[in-house]
Amino acid sequence: MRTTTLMSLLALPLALAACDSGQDTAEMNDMPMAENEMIMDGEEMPMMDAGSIMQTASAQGTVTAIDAEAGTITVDHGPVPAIEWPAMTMAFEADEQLRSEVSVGEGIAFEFRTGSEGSVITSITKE
Ligand SMILES: [Cu+2]
Repeated sequence: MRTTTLMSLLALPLALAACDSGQDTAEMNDMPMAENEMIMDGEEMPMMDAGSIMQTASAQGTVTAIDAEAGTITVDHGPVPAIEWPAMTMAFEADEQLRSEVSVGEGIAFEFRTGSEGSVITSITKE
């Protein structure tokens, strides 16, 4: 019985967090500056860790620099409507494996996550 109760207590905040994050994503489509509110909301939900407030998105762009020392790939990327990003050139963190797969001047499609810790490429597809 004790196990069942504990599971219920653990599952509830997770369900709420999933529900709320969906709402936040919808709101952000209307309100580009809503990201700070989303982070503050996280303080009311102790079950959420830093990863929970990161968003995942995909984009296309051209590699403009690869920095092994900083561990980054700089991409001149197109707009990312899902997270209200305009086109821009910016550095993404990328592990050694991903950095080895690309070269400067190459067109790529990539998936990344972005949040308070910065933006990290998680996968790359050559165009
Ligand atoms: Cu950008």
